[in-house]
Amino acid sequence: RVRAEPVDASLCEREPIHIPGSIQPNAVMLAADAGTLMVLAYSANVDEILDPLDPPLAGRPLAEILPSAFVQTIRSRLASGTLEDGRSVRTRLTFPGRDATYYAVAHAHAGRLIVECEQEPDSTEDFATASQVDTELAVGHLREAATLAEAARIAALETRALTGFEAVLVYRFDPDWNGEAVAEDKARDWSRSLLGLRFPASDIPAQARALYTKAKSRFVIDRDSVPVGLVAASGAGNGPIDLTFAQHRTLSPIHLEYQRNLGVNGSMSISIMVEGQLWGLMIGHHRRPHYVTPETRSAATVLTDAFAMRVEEIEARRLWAERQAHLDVEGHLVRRLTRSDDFVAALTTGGTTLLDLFSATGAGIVSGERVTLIGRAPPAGLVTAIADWLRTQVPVAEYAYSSSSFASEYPDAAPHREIASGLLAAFVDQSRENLLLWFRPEVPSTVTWGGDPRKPVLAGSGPVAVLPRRSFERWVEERTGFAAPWAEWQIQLAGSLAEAVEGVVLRQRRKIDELTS
Ligand code: BLA
Repeated sequence: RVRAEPVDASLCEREPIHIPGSIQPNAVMLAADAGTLMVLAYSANVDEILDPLDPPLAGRPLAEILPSAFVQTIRSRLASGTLEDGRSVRTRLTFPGRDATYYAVAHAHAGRLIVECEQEPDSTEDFATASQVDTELAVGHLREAATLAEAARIAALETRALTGFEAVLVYRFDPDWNGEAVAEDKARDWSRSLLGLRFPASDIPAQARALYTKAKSRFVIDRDSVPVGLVAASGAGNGPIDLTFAQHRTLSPIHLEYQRNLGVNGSMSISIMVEGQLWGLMIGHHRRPHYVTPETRSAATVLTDAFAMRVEEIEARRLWAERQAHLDVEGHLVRRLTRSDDFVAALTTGGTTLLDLFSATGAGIVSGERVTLIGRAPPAGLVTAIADWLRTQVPVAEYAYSSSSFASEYPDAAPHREIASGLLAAFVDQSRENLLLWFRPEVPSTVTWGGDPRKPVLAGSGPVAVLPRRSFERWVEERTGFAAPWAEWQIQLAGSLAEAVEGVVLRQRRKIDELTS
């Protein structure tokens, strides 16, 4: 976990990247009112495709500018509500009096209909175009991957083959939104490697992650190209055009500076969505400008989605097997509980105990003032104090507590972090008198960051308050006081076991009440 930041990295999160007011220069943009289809704004290079003044573009109906069949399709898709949230219609078209063929894509967002007309560059150098067969084969290879690491390796390799980038990385977010390059495929003559390096969360700030959860890909042909501004049609009185889903949105200048520092010119990032969450990014890097055709961009997105589905499959299978083994142990313990009058003995003695759950190396039960410990656990006195702390610190609505760096939450545990860096606790009853505890040992490790994560930003001057760090030199962090993290399902299972205990404890109480009444 990275805390110290000399410059306020939260400044990065405030940049409104969805309304940059400009696009990349290889496209011409028209933005119209999604209801009337009258032009509201256009990119300053609009004269590439038509004469903006004769008649004036402002307020001109799209139907007078674009082929009627295309506008008809746009209308019917708008009417059926199927042109939003990343959906689009595409066509190839030419404009009267112009030679070039354009690839046009239209989408609706935030009350606007946005048309982007993209011209393929003439030069075939650094120009990637893939066939459908390539995509089918690549997806087939992914299907054969048995492990997550293998799937990521194949995804990087196949995506690079498809898109022609000099390097493709599979970047995976951790729960704190730091990330790691878990796979890399790159050109032999590019010695720089980012494989295995960790990067701080501020490198891809929150609003960018939110945008990438909605819009699935970004391609930059040339980092150094001059953005083309959007011109608002006069008198329209409309707010900025929201380019969340625009393919040619210019990326944040701060990020482009970051790319410069990394030695990257042409680039790509495609969102890897797993279970509806941004799991990571498929990142493309090129040292020179690099153009990827619309068809190939779309193929790369399909391939990335296929990777995401493979990840879901592999993860689900692993989780199932792991959970199944635990359910067996839990079932065993619950059977013992129901046959026993002493829940503490049922869970801490015999062939199967609390220690068989969650790869814990220590476990315990606190029942009022009585503490029973098995395996490697802190001394009973400290466990009593921990139980008291949990009783007051854990919000009433929560039935469990977990930490993989407990000493950072509870300093008195620091001398015992070797055996108790991880703590999972579940309350048995509403009164919190009884609780189950599991301890995990410290896993000493080093994390190699791509640059010093305590300094993700430098102070800028003038209008730019922050700049990305310049150095991506390896920076090794020694991590102490951390245990392997607890999985969500483990916390839930601890809760369900505690619930079963409550059933038994209550039954015992009733029995005692009956005997004494
Ligand atoms: C965006 N930062 C990004 C993106 C990546 C990274 C991949 C997505 C944009 C794209 O497609 O290129 C970062 N690139 C990485 C990382 C690796 C990589 C970690 O190759 C490692 C392998 N960035 C900073 C700081 C700020 C910042 C200090 O380092 C802010 C002050 C901002 N990064 C920033 C912003 C975006 C971004 C604002 C969004 C760009 C956009 O979509 O407009």
